[in-house]
Amino acid sequence: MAFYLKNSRNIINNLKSKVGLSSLMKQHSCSCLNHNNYCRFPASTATSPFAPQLNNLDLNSHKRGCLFMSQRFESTIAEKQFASVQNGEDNQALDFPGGKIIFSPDMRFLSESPSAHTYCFRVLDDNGQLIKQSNYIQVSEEIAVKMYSDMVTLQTMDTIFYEAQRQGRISFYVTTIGEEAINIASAAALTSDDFVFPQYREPGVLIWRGFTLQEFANQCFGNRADYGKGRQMPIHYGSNKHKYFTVSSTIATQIPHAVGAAYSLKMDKKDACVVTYFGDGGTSEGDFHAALNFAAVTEAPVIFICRNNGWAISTPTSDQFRSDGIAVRGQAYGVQSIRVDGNDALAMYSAVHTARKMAVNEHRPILIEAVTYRVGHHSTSDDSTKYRPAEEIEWWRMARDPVTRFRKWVESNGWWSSEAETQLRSSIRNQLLHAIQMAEKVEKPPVEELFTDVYDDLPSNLREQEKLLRETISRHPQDFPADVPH
Ligand SMILES: Cc1ncc(C[n+]2csc(CCOP(=O)(O)OP(=O)(O)O)c2C)c(N)n1
Ligand SMILES: [Mg+2]
Repeated sequence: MAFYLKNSRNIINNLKSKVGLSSLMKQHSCSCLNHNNYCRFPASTATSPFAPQLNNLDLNSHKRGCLFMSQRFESTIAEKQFASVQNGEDNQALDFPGGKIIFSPDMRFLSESPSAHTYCFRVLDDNGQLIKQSNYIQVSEEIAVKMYSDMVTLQTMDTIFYEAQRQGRISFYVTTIGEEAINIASAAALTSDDFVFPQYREPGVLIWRGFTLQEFANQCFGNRADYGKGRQMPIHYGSNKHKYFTVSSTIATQIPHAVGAAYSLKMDKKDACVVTYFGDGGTSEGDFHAALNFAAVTEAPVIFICRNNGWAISTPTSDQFRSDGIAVRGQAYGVQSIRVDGNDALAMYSAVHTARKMAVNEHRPILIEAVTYRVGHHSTSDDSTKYRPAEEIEWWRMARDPVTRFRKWVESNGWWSSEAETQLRSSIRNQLLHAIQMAEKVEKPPVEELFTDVYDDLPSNLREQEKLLRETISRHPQDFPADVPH
């Protein structure tokens, strides 16, 4: 052990003398080239052995936020590391790489939760009326009507695809009932340059971006026109055109991916951000925590939207975590956060619109906790009345429906009527029935597509599997679906 310690100390000393690490470490604490509040850079780079490399860097990058080194906390030179705190007591502050450490003679444990609950931002009351003095971003008539129409489209699509699953026409489905405002209002507040890393309960973002009902139906029926070539279960949508990464139902895996993508947008100096959606259940995964920390440190332009709908299948949030919801966790990682009423489309629009500006202009991650309720069963494989009272579901369906609430506001502006409502609902219903009929008629992708698109040259084990599959089909043709070419 002593040998290793001695050896590693030697290695460090060697490194220090070779690359001037100790001088750099001291210089690190000096002030940066530009006192931009989100950029710090070693000051005397010209005298350090790293100077040639550093001089080749685009030093103007500090204006947009440094890529590799930036701290929002101030730091001072080593000799001044100790400073008296100006509270008139004996306390002192220690300058520390991660920020100031304030000493205190009091032994005080931080409480496990804040003394007051985190506020939940809302603009519309339950009756769709504007709450006085609410701080929101106004939307035009055109945007408001599109938002409302897309919420109705999503609601109708859910009803019809759910029925199609019950009739055995598709194998599986997940509804978004109760979460239409989160889907549509957040999408409306983004630009088409922004990338989306979804969970699985956000098809409304695709509706907003122009994914057609036929494209939804093709995916759910896994036919030849499905971009995933029928390899995924229904509802695993994806679209290159709409910058919507394909749904991966392995919980929370999309969250670190989103941060990596956001970091690359920042490196490429793009005027865009990444938005990732996940449920309350996703926050119990390690990926959520790693992603938040990674985003904070790299100052990546990413918006985390957590749909806190109360349930992760049958597990209520009270059995998942003990924090005061999810927004508070952002602070632990140094990420600005807000809790929003997810059933209030105007509040969601305002929060995401503002978050996007902050993410893109200031290069920072933002966490939004959208409080809502999963009104539908988790999926068609679930019966949620087995673990929650039917009255609870009914109350959310009736009293807190985000679609009705937004409709009341749109109507109160004179932008909507009951005639427009009847016409919209019947038109979407007809379009959906037609899309399903068409999707059913399109043949399935051929068997060989099961093996393609991963390797350029099919490896021997996959060739073997394909051969075995074909032999099995010819031995048992009656057991093989007639509509799959082979
Ligand atoms: C890593 C992983 N663990 C477990 C599952 C099984 N599973 C599928 S959905 C789900 C619940 C997710 O709940 P939440 O994130 O709150 O999303 P919601 O369904 O409520 O929208 C679970 C546990 C999974 N898909 N992936
Ligand atoms: Mg949930």
